[in-house]
Amino acid sequence: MSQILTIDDLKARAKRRVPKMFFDYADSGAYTEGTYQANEEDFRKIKLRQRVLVDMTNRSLETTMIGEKVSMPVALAPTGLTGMQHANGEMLAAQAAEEFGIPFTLSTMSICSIEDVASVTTKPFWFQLYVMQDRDFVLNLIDRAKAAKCSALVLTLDLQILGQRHKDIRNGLSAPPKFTPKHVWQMATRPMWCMRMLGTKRRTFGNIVGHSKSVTDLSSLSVWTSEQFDPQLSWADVAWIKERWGGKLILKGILDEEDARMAVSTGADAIIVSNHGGRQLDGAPSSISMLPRIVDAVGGHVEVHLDGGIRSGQDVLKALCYGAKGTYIGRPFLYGLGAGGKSGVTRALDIIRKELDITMALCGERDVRNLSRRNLHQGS
Ligand code: FMN
Repeated sequence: MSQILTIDDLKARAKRRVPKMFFDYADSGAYTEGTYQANEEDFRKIKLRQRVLVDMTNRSLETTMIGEKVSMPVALAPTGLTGMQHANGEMLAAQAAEEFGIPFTLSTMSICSIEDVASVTTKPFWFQLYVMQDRDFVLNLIDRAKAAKCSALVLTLDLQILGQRHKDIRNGLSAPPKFTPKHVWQMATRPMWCMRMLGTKRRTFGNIVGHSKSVTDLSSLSVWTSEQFDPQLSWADVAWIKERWGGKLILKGILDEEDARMAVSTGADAIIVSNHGGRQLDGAPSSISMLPRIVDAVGGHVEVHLDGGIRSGQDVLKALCYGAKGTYIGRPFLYGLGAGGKSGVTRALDIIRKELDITMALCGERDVRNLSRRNLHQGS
């Protein structure tokens, strides 16, 4: 890993190691991928204010997210099918996050189940919930997350209907999945990936199979999942989930000031400014471009987090300057996982931590909690 200096280096290695259909699944956005690209590009447009002759010793990246101590303000975002980037992917990523002292968020659509992840971690992780039409299943998921002592529920609001990603359709990753000789070839050319996959029993949606009455096999699973997202999800459902969960609640997928104000009125502990990594509404603005407006709109009444397009510690710092209390990375940790399993995830986190630390120092700051808009170059 000594030649791996950037998240892009991890991405290039993951591309060589993960079968194309699954690498593309991570590295894709909706329709033209314009929002996916804007998430990254808009970070590059923001300029930082360089300061000199400021004491840069004794720096600290420690802070809190929803009251939980974190070694740096970066969490692992919930990502579906993570266990297809690398066998046991969710368990390995959760362990890497725990060792690093940052939150791991398990997706409803994970390969490893809530119980799998709980069995290999000692600290509480966060659970991301999709509200499915089958409300008994949703309640069962909430109960399982409570039993596993998850310390926060991340409720995703921006997937009432599934956005279209052309690459997934071309690769046959739609419902029902179409397996062709091309897929067999794609997997055969990644022998290490195949060997690891054959060595684990965890190859399907662990939170769903065996837990929903309607899912008995792979084919019923794919039809069930594609039909289950609830197009009628409402703010009343958010209140219902909040009451049934009873613990810390984070609302994910806020990209509009009015929605942000509605989110405040639910009493949630945090909101995540997010466009689902550009995988849902193509044409939506980047997350970072909306962050300052949303921070202003909620006026400190809720903790604001951000995800989408973070590829470096500089990006994390820019989000903090605009008022985010914490950030999340999706693809960067998936690339790490595909490139090198648990140590690849750790490498991604090491890269971001070092970049954040050096950049903060060169901005003349010693404590990540002190970053603010005054650290941005005027005009950013
Ligand atoms: N968000 C969810 O709330 N639930 C999911 O199951 C989920 N699956 C995802 C799968 C992949 C492959 C990716 C890349 C993203 C997924 N997301 C999901 C969105 C991420 O949580 C996050 O919003 C996004 O990845 C942030 O952008 P970034 O990848 O540029 O860091």
